[in-house]
Amino acid sequence: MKSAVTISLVEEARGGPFIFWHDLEDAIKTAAELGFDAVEIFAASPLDIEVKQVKQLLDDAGLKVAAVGTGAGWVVHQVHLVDAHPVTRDNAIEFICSMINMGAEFGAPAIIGSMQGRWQDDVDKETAHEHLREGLNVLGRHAAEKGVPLIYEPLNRYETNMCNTMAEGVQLIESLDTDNVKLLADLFHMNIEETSIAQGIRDGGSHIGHVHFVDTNRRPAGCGHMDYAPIVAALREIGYEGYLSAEAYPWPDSNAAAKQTIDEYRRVTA
Ligand code: LER
Ligand code: MN
Repeated sequence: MKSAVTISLVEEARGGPFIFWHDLEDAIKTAAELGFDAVEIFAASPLDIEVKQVKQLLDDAGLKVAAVGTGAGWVVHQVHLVDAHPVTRDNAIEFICSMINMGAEFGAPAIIGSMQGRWQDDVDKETAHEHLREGLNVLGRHAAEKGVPLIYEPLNRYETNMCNTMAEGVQLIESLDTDNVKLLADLFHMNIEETSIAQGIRDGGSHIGHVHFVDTNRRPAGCGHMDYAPIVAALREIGYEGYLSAEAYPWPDSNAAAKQTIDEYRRVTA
């Protein structure tokens, strides 16, 4: 497995669960000093990322990009994949495509978390799932053309009513026309929704393509009551070789959270 740490560049996401904030160059340097393998970037738009310049920074630091977030489509532009209006759904797809393209420049997949939206008002559950499948089919194929997977993230019930567990995520992605969509196992969401986090990991099995590494209270790993031993054992059992990416509050501050995370990552994967 490999380590990664999140960097948010999105003003509207202030207060959210990201370790580093706003200063990409500084965050990349600190992540490298601490020994992370990669960074996960949350940007408001692909235009916020100067690809050539960021590639140089990453090369100099010896870091990869683990993934890029797409949640700004919701947080900033208020669009998502299961909206009642086709034009809004198309805008959501277009925004995610632009993020897939940006991530692919770094060989990194894009994550669909909050962009999955929720069913409500004039969209019933079944219709919303049809919209989501349609969106994921288009986006999964687009990502395949760019040579990267697409990552779909089940979220806890307070953030979506689409898929909350790994088993629901598996059911969804196995119903798609593409096999290029992988699951994100976010330990914070799983702690709320799964009967057993380790069993949730086994449920996801070979579909799991990314992990958000965080504690029960969304503080950095080791600052809550998550029992990582059975989780890491389950990840090894399914042959997971991807990233454990720290998506947690910068508690008590960004640098301390990053240091805490890498120490705990080393301890639990030793
Ligand atoms: C949101 O709660 C989350 O976990 C993010 O990774 C998805 O946008
Ligand atoms: Mn997450």
